Amino acid sequence: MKKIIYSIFIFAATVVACTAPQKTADYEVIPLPVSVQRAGDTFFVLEDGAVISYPEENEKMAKNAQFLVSYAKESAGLDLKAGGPSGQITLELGLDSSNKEAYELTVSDKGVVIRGASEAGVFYGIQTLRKSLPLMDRGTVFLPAVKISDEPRFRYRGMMLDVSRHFFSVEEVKTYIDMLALHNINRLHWHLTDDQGWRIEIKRYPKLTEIGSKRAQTVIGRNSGEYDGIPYGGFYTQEQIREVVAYAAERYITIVPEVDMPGHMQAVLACYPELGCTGGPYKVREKWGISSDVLCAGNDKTLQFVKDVLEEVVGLFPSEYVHIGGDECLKDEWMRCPKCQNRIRQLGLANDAQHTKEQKLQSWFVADIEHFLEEHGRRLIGWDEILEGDLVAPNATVMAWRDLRYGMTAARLHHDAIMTPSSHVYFDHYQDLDQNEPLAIGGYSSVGRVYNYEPIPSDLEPELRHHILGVQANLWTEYIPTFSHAQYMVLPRMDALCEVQWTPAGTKDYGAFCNRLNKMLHFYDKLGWNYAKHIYKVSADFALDQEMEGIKVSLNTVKGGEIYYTLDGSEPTIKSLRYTAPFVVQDKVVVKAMAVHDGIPQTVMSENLSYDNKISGIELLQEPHRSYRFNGASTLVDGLTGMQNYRTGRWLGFCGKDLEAIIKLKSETEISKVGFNTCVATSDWVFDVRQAIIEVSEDGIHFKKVAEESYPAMTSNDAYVKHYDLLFETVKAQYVKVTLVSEHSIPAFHGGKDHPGFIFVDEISID
Ligand code: TNX
Repeated sequence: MKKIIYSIFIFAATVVACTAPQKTADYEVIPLPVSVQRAGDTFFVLEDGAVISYPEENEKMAKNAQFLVSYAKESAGLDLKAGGPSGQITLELGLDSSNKEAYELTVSDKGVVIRGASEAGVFYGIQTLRKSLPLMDRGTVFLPAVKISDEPRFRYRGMMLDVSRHFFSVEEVKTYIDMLALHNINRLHWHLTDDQGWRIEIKRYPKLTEIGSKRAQTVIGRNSGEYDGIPYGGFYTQEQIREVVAYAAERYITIVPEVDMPGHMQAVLACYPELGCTGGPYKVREKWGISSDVLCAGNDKTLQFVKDVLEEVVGLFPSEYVHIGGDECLKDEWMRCPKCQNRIRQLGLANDAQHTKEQKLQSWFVADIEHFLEEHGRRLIGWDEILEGDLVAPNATVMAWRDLRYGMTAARLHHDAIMTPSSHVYFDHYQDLDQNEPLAIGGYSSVGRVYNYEPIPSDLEPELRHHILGVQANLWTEYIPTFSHAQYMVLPRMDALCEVQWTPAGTKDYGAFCNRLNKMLHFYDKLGWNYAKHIYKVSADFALDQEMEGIKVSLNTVKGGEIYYTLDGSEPTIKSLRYTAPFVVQDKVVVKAMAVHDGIPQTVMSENLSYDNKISGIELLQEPHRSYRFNGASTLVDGLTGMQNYRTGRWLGFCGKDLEAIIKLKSETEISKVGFNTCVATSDWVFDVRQAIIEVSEDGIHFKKVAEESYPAMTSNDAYVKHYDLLFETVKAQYVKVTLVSEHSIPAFHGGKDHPGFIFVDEISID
C-alpha cells in the first residue's frame, strides 16, 4: 500500500513539476524540536489556495493564521488563505500539556494540524513549519508525513538590546523582534538608558529626552582620547514604545524594560544635576566604560525621581518583570557624600567582612525600589551586583553576568536567576579571531562556545535547579554603530543560543547543528538580514588523544561544503588532500584547511601544531579559576599555542592561586630548558608572572629545584603575550614541576590595587 501511495506521489510530483516548481520540505529546523517522528511514506501536497482554518472567535489565532500566510509567501512563494471552516491546515488549541508553550505538528496525506497548549504554542508550531518549508519564489511543497512533539526547555528565553550606546530606530527594533520570533525567543530585554543616552520619553521629566538623549560627540575606538565631533542622539516617544510593545506581544515576546540605576545614570545627571552627589556640572557621557557619577542615594528627591520614572515605565510595559540594572555602581562619590553617609548612619549600616556600608546602601536602595514595584504588581530583575549587601531585595530575580557562580549564589539564597554569563553569551564579544573582524569590545564567544554552553551549573543542588529560569544573550552596542552590524554580531550566534534555550541538553550535537544551520543562513539571505559568515570557513577541533599519542584533528564546515587541507605549510587548493575523517598528527606541523561552498573557496584556516611526544601526562596542584578552566590541565601541553585573546580556551587562568603543574614524561629524559607563555591584559586585571620555579624528579615524589627566577611587578597598563625560557644544567628527569606565581597583590597604579590579579598561562615546553 505504502509503495502505491509513494508511486502516486512521484507521479503527481512529476505532473505538477511540469507546471510549477516543486520541492520537498524537511524538518531540519533550529531550534531542534524535542521529537520528530516520520509517519510513513505519505506526503501532503501544499499548493497555492490552501486554506488555514482556526477558531475564528479567537483573535490571537486569527493573527497566527495571518503570520502563517505571510511566512509561506516569504519562504516558498505560496499563496495560502486564512479562514474557512475546514482547511487543509488546521490551527487549534487544546493540547494537553503542563508546558503552555508546547505544540504538536502533524502532517498526514490529509493535511497539516498544529495543536498548541496555548496560542503561543501554536505560534511556535507555525515557526517550525515555516522553517521546514523549502526556500523558493513560487511552487508546490511536498510535506512528508510527520509527527513533531515539542516544548521549550526553559521558560525565560531572552535577548538583550542596548539602545543607549547606539540607537536603533523603531523599524530596526521590529526587525530585531522578528529575528527573535524566528528563534522561538520570548523575551526582549530592552536596555533603554545608560550614561551615553536616555532613550525613553518620560512625560514628567521632559529634559530626559530633550537633553539626556543627546551626546555632543562619541569617542573613537576603545576610549582613544580622540572624539568624532559629531552630535549623536535618538529616543522613542511613548507612542512608539506602545507600538513596539504591541508588535512584540503579537509574536509572543514580552519586552522587559531596563532603567539602569543607581549607576550608569550620567545622562540623567546631565539633565537634573541635583540628583547627583556633587551637583555637577555633568554631561551625557561621550566615552565608554564605567562612570563614577551615579545617583545620590542619600537624597529623597532621587528616590522620588526613580519612582516617578518607573511609574510611567510600568504604564507602558505590561511585563511582569522590570529590570532596574544595579550593575557597576562605583561607590567613590557615596563614600565622600555627606547625604549618602548620613543615610548610612540613619539606617545603621556598617562595614563587615562581606560588604562595605556603601554596598549595603545600594542594597537598601534596590530593596526600596523592589517594594515600589511590588506595590504596582511587578517583579524586579537586577544584574548580579544586587546580591552585594545584606538587604538583598527579597523577591528579586538575578541576572548572572559576571560569573556563573552568581547564578548559583542566587539560587542558594532562593532567588530566581537568569544566566547570561559574559564568558559565553556576550554577543558584543569577538566571534572569530580573524584579524579583519570589525573592532569589538574584546572577549571571545564563537558559535561553538555559545552552542556548548550549559546553563545549569553541574554543582548546583538538584532541588535548587528550578531557580534557573532561563538563558539570555546580551548585545551591548558600544562598538556597534549600525543595525546591519548588530545583525552581524547576533546571527548566527542566536541560532546556537536558541538551542541552549529550547532544546533538551541531551539531544544537542554541534555537528548536526552546523548542518541544520546551512538553511537558516540561506533564509537570512532571502530576508536580507546580515550575518557573520565565519561558519562557512573550516572550524577545526584539535584534541590530544587519550593516551597523548598525538593530536586528533577534526575539521568541520556547514552542510554542503567540501574541505581541502595541507600539512606542509602550503596554501590549500581543490587539488590538495580532501578531508573525509579526523586524523592524528604526531609532529610539529602546520595545518591549513579551506572549505569550498558552491564552488566558492572560503578564507583559509591555519594552525601551528607542535606535538611533544616526550610528554605522557600533566596534573594541576592548584585549581584554575572556574571561568577559565576550559579543557583543564592538558590545555597547557596540547600542542596549541594561545594568542592575544585569553578567553579562547587555549589559556588557563588562575586568580589568587598559582599555576602549579607536574608534567610526566614517557621515560627518563635529559632536559635543560622549560618554556611557557603568559598573556597579559591589565585592563581586565590580568597580570604577568612574578616568579617561576622549575623542579625535577625521577619518581614524582622527591623533587629537586633546578631553576628559579623572579620578575618585577608591573608598573603600568599593558596587554601582550610573552614567552619565557628557563635554562638550567642538563639533568635526567621523568617528572617536571612548574610553579608560576601570579600577582597576589595588584600594584598601586591600577584600579584593582591590593586585590589578587589573574595570570594566564599556556603551552609549557620541555627540551
Ligand atoms: C558590562 S553587563 C556592562 C555594560 C557594558 C558591557 C560591555 C553589564 C551589566 N554591564 O554596561 O556595556 O559590560 O560588554
